[in-house]
Amino acid sequence: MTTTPAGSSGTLITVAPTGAEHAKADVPQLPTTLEEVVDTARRCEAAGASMIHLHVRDAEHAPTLDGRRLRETVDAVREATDLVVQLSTGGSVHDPLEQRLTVLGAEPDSCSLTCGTTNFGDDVFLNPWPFMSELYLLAREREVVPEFELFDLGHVHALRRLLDTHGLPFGGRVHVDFVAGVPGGMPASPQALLAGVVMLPPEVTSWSATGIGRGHLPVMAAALSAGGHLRVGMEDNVVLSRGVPVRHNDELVARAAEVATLLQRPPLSTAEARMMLGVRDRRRR
Ligand code: KMH
Ligand code: ZN
Repeated sequence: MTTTPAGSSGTLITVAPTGAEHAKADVPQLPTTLEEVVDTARRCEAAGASMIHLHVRDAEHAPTLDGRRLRETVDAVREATDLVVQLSTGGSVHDPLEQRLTVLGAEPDSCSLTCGTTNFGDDVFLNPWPFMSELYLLAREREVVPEFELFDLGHVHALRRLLDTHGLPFGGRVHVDFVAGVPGGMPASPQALLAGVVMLPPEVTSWSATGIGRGHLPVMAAALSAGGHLRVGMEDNVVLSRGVPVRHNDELVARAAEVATLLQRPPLSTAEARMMLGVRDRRRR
């Protein structure tokens, strides 16, 4: 069971509200504007989230890595909430590697760092070793805490290699997130998740999991039972239950908080999450 330095055994709930894959035209309730993202952040914090994983959209609601928009979004969410602000460095499958490195210029608390290339439906989500390695070092230099995204069991090997080659990341903690159920990656099954968990290097201090689509509930239950934390949100899943679309990300956060509380693992506060992840406090309050 993951314990926080304070000794509690609560659950870190990360919300991934937007992602880069769903089109606003198909899912109009997807938060894509700055106002929608800030409102979503506030509501999800109230529902039990303590970290937000952000992808940013442009005026046409298309994924963008524009530095000004990223900075504006990080600042606005930080101003409106106490959430740990994590920016995606994965972007969309079409983003060039060099541009994905520029994300750190927006000074997030945390950034995603995917530990390997993955087939992603008909596309390829590219993460070659030199890119991972450069991002790892850049994050440490900028005092940003990486969250290691594992889409497949082979990604555990790359995590091991990053730690062996470069030592610990900024903050001294190692937080991992299993993303299970991408077509081409590990399946969203308890069996696959637990196979990954037992392979984790001893340096890992906390891990979470998210299941894509219909896998989100089995993965949530398995992760909580095995001492893991949770990521939920419309990036990963836009269906609340069979035939019922998610209307707002806070529904997914509220359900995760309810299940976690039932299992005696209530949501961590933002202060507890900051301590567990070892993030630097960049809030101006
Ligand atoms: N949109 C995916 C291609 C991340 O945020 O780092 C990559 C992704 C992972 O969502
Ligand atoms: Zn993402």
